[in-house]
Amino acid sequence: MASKSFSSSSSSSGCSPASDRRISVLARHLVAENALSSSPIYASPTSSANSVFAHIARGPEDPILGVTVAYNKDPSPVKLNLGVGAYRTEEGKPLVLNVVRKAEHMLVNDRSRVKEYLPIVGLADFNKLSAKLIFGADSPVIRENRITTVQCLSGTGSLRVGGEFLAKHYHQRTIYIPLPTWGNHPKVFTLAGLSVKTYRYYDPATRGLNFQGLMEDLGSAPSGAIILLHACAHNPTGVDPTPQQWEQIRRLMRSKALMPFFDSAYQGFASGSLDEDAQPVRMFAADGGELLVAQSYAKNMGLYGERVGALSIVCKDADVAGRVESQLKLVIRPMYSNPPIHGASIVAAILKDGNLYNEWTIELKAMADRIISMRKQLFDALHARGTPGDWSHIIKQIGMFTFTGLNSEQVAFMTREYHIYMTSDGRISMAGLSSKTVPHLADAIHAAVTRMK
Ligand code: PGU
Repeated sequence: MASKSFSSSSSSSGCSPASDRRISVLARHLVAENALSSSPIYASPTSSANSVFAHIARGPEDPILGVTVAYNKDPSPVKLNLGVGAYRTEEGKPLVLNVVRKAEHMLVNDRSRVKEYLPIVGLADFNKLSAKLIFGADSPVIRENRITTVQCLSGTGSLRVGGEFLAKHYHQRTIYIPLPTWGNHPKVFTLAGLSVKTYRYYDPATRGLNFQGLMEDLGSAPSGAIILLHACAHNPTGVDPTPQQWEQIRRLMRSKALMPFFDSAYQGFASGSLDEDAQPVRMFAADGGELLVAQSYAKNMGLYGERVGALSIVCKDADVAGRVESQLKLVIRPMYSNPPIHGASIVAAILKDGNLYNEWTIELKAMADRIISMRKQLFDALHARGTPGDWSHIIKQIGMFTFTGLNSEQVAFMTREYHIYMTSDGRISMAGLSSKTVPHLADAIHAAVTRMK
């Protein structure tokens, strides 16, 4: 045997026992390689004509982010991307808030800052301030310390961590999501280990809330089921319950011990006021019951690529909250170990400084107002063209999106003929529109509804 003769010849040459061991390991390695090369089946993907991944089918593009991929490939000078929910200026450019630039400047000039790992739960200041932002500074859940807040990877990561925690530790594994909802919700929660069902939300006939359907479906959900609620500016419909309807939803959910899981991706974008947009969450927090909330700073601070968000779990008392946090750490650690430091430091710098905070609210309101003005301009432009149909939902709906009611053929027509890119469900991101591009969009909608009935 090759290994035997190799090791025996080495020991006879007077080597130490340690080098003997190394040589015998090397010998086994060489023998194994020899055995492989003489084998008729050669498994290395790099030197084989056929990849071991050859059977893999190409996956579809994402229904939302794939719209940008298609847009980027289009050489047309009039092309318009109304797919992704990302704010653009009147010039059609992405916006970095002035207050964010100031905070970054401060951070860069602060020589005491280091790049060490954050704790598993993220930046402590950021977590405290995020809880204050959504629940209110004087919230009893904060005062009584019966909340845990952990920094996560934007809204998506917060939803995923919350979903995984519930799948592991909560007695009910079914989550009800509104119909329709953000396209990633069912995927995030299914992969987290929950079983996903829907509740009625939108009525295409009225282009408004199907409140009766919603109440019936929540009413027949099993006790304890998790209910995903959009805190404000529902995506994709732009339709939110009124404060009175929220109160009825709250009562029904609490009476059936349904667990609220709020997705707050647009705080400040619906009304222009951070406090007003947080009202539904605060209403549920005020009744002493438990709940989860996922926050994102992608839209309201324009920190899309920084991936900064938070998951809060409100518990009955501080002791439970502490134990819940210990389990959240066990969910996070094997997923991504701990979150990134930069985005959270920007948010914390803004939230803790009175002047920066005020400046932020002014910039946020300006973004919300520009979107509202786009609604009015698009509505007027369709009215001026005599476009058939009632387009009043464009001004009634709130937040970043208008759920136009255009069908997938009409959308495909607008993309083909007018180079306008939007999701196939007829959702347009009003934040991607400007005074200059409104006429082009109105022409396209007019042509689509008159030619593609
Ligand atoms: N929840 C809702 C309701 C959302 O609309 C979005 C983003 C998220 C969570 C996740 O946002 P984060 O960026 O992870 O904080 N929806 C946008 C952005 C594009 C996308 O699909 O991620 C959209 O256009 O619907």
